[in-house]
Amino acid sequence: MKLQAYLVIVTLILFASCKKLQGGDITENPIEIAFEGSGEISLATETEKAFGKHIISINSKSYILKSNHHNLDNYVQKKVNISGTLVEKAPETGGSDYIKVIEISLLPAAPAVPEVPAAPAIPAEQNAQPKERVILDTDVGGDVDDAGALGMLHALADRGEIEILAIGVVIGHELAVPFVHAVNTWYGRPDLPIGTIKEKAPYSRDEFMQPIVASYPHSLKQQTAPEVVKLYRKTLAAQPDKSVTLIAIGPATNIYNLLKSQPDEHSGLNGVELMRRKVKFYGAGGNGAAGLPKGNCGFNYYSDMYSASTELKLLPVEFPTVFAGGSGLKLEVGSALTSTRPEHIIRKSYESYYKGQAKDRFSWDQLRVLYACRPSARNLWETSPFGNIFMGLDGVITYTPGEGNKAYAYIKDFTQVKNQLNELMVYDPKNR
Ligand SMILES: [Ca+2]
Repeated sequence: MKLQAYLVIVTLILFASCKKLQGGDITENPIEIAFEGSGEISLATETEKAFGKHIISINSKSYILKSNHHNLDNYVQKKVNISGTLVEKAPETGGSDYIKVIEISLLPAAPAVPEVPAAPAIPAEQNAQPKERVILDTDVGGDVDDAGALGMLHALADRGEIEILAIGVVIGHELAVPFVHAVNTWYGRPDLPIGTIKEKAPYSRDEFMQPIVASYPHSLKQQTAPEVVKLYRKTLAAQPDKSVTLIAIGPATNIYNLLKSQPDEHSGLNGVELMRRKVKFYGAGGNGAAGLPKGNCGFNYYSDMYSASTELKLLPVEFPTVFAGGSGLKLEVGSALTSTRPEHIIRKSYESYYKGQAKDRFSWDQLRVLYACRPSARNLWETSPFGNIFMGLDGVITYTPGEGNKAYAYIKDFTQVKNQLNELMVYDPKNR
């Protein structure tokens, strides 16, 4: 991608040059710019031959080539990398750009058989499908799987599979909002709305955020971020009916507060009715201990059992609620981040969490994100029939088949799911 960056720079310089040269003297003093690029060399057409015998096509643009150092005939119909000087609007080519080639090298031909087997196919980009419109609610800071989930969210957005509407913080730590803003900024989305719980957060912890917040650009603070339920209400109200995918990867506190919210300037509906109207799918944050169909609830629900228990009672049945994180204890991811560039922000987060090399960690939150955001991947899970799920204040969570629109899902194809998590987590926005 060095080449792409280079071409962007060249383009910018050309743009600046053109601005400077407005006035008609463009062929008097041709601009010379260092140039590097790759493409296939072909012979010039009869018309072009007056100015040069060889042409190279780079990124859909053709350039005349000249060289005092190399016999370009040896490279016709071959893919090459060239470096030299781009001469802009030169008199000797009738005002066309051309490249003075200084170095030229053949690019290796594509091997007939790949040396490394192709990665298992990721389901095709969902461009033909409407994008999932996603709100993510996170307790980032406690465990590093939230960081992995945030990275995945941006990768899915860059692939065109989802649109990120808003991210909400449900943890009380003052670095959580700055961390999310640093991640959003690194992935090129500094303006994405971030809301935060302002009082009575279920807990506060930082196991990895401080070094990231200290060294990656961001501007939003806990104090300057909007209150999260207000942000959710505003965001939901602005969306088409039955269109929003809501994902909780932390305690249920924010979603409970949303459910019990009252009409405001954003919507005349209370929280239950607003969710009933706008939500299409809810990826719930419970079942981290893999207790379903009956057992202990897991950390998220345990951190605020009242909100969890009440959320389950209040959730409308018009949209499915699915607990897809339960296999997180059996599937660990994170070590694949060692293949990314050192400054990859999710790699840095895992390194910070492990105080050294990025290692594998349970994948609860990444599973919730993948299941919710990529409907085509849901067949990699075994999803229970829809029924009811409730929780007592003793932390025991129970599924009953029959009436209701809640289900739990455990992975049935670990290899495929792991591949998809890894691919999305190691994604680098530099390659978009
Ligand atoms: Ca979490």
